[in-house]
Amino acid sequence: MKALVTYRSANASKVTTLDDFKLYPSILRKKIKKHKLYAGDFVEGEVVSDQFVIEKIEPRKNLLTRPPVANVDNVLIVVAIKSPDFDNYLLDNFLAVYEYKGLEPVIVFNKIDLLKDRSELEKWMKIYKEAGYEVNAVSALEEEGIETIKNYIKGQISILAGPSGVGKSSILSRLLGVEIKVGEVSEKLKRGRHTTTSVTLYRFDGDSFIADTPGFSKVDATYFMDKRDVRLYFREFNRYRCKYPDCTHTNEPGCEVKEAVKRGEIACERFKSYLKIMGYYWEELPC
Ligand SMILES: Nc1nc2c(ncn2[C@@H]2O[C@H](COP(=O)(O)OP(=O)(O)OP(=O)(O)O)[C@@H](O)[C@H]2O)c(=O)[nH]1
Ligand SMILES: [Mg+2]
Ligand SMILES: [Zn+2]
Repeated sequence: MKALVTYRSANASKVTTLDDFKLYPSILRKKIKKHKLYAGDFVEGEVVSDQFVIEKIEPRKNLLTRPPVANVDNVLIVVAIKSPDFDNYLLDNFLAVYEYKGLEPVIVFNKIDLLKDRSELEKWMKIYKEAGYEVNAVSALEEEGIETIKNYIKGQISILAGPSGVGKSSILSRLLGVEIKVGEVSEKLKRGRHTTTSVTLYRFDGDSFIADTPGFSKVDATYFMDKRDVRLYFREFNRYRCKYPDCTHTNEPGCEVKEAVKRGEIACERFKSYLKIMGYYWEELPC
């Protein structure tokens, strides 16, 4: 029988069977006891006295950390347009990190109910759409735009990621139609660095599953990848061919990316984030 690990803590796990979506506490069969098991693992096994005995763990296509979730198809990066103030540098770092991990991030601007004037929101939405991302604007509070997000969650396993306090757990509650205790994940993490947290994958819309993640207040792309590679994960830069194929778009001659910034084809705000990550100052930066 095939199942998905939908709950994982330091010393317990649960699976949801994939043909009839029943939830069972699970254990690893003795001969694979030493194997690591994560939320998001696809497994095979059998039900023995109301317990799912896992016999085989399928190879993982990926494994995200903090919290650990395997086989993630899709990531929704949630940001607030207000309260906390929108921080585009933080979003650009999140985007680079998930691109680096081979995922296709979708951006969700939350808390649009707090806006009197939408010009700022529209400006940012345009910037990210032109960079090549799917962008949604929602209000978890007023339940606006939540149904639409579902269309962008492609694949079976998704996670909600993003800065702290932006409304990830609130959006999850709306997606599921049941209240998930807000702040649940974060509280557990705050207990200390070494506390292993639990991860739950919630089922919605048939065979889709989604996990909440604790918010980060800081994400540094260069912690995950080589500084010279960051350029590859600002996707709109890849539309241009510079004189040197390994151009870092900082001090090289014949840089087409910089020319595109000057012409307004690449958003200055995005390039500004990039240069900040690279620790480079460009006096001609138009913003
Ligand atoms: N005005 C408004 N407030 C919201 C909205 N969504 C969430 N909030 C509020 O924002 C605060 C943070 O919401 P959470 O859902 O806990 O945010 P989170 O991203 O899960 O936060 P962490 O788990 O700490 O990373 C709560 O007080 C929510 O009530 C929204 O659409 N509009
Ligand atoms: Mg939360
Ligand atoms: Zn260049």
